[in-house]
Amino acid sequence: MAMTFPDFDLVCDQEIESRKLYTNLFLISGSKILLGLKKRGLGQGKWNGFGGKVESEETIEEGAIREMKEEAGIDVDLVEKIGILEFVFSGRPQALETHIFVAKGYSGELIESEEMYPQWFPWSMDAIPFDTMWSDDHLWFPYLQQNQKFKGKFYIDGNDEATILGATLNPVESL
Ligand code: 8OG
Repeated sequence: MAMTFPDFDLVCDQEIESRKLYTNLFLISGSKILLGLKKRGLGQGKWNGFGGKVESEETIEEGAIREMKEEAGIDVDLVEKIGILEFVFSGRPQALETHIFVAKGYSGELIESEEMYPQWFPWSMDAIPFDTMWSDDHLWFPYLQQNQKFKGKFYIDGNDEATILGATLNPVESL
C-alpha cells in the first residue's frame, strides 16, 4: 500500500549562526517502543526518545549509545540512523541538528535516571502520547513507523514551544 507522508515548506526568518549536534534514540523491541519522560532541562515534562549533545571526541552514533546508557542504564549496540531534524527556535541563533536513531535490542537493566523516567508504550500511533511530546513529533513519527529515512527542519516559537512557525519534512533515500 502506498503511504503518503507529510511534506512542508519552511518559513524561517531566524538567522542561524551555528549548529550543535544532538542525538535522539528510540528503542523498539517487538511491539513496544521505549520513551522517556524528561525530568529536567529542555523538553522537561515531555515524552521523548533518549539523547543529548554529541561530545567532541565521539562519533554521533557513539553519542547516541552513550546517552542511552546514561539516561536509561541500558546498552544498545546496533543502532540505525533513520532521520536528521534541525530544530530552530525563534530568537535563538543556534540550531539543534538532531540525528534520530532506532535500536532494536538491548542488554542490561532499565533504570530511571536523574534525567529520564523510562516507560514502554505499545508501538502504534494511537498509543503514543503525542499530547505530551514536542509538537512536531506526530508529524515525523509516521516515517519512524514505516522505517522510511527522513530529513526535516522545524522552526519553533522560542516563547511558545507548542507553536510550529514553519517546517520542511521529506523522505530521503540515504542520510
Ligand atoms: O541535552 P538535552 O537533553 O537538553 O537535549 C535536548 C533533546 O531534545 C535532544 O535529544 C534534542 C531534543 N529535541 C529538541 N526539540 C525536539 C523536538 O521538537 N522533538 C523531539 N523529539 N526532540 C527534540 O530540542
